[in-house]
Amino acid sequence: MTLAYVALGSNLEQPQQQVRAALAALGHLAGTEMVRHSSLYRTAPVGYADQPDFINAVALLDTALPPHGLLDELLALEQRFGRLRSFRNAPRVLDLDLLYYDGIFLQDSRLILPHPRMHERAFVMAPLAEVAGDVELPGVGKVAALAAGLAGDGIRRLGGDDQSNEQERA
Ligand code: PH2
Ligand code: MG
Ligand code: MG
Repeated sequence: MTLAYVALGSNLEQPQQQVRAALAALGHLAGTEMVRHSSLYRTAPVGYADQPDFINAVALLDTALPPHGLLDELLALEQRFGRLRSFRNAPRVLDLDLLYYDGIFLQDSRLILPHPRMHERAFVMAPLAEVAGDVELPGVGKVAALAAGLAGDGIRRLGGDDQSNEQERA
């Protein structure tokens, strides 16, 4: 079993629907199964602030794809969902970031593993803590503790009625 963690984000064109559709699509990638995924979270934009709130989630995959093969599939899915790349941190229909792959360290022009900034971002760590609280990020710490140490400002878990009823705002 090869476990990979993927962060999902969307803040355009009905983001909740985009993230739900993307979660389904991840489970259908070649040689890949969805082990579990987090709830959806509504999060205030980080970095470039003048854009709609995001919907974020994290998926735990069991995959036979190698790291760069999985990355290629994630980028192809972003394209399929209509992702346009204009400027850094611009609003997007779908962002899929490979966070962690089987505990491996890797750094090249296309991919850095584990994701170098994941532990600083509450919009990643809050959903990650839901599916992998016990995981030890090498050299950084345990997911649950890291998530607890980040201010949860602007992060709201959507659940139950909220998740199904909340109006799409973007
Ligand atoms: N992604 C970014 C930059 N800022 N902010 C939130 N809330 N959620 C994101 O997914 C996000 C962001 C770059 O990928
Ligand atoms: Mg991203
Ligand atoms: Mg990305």
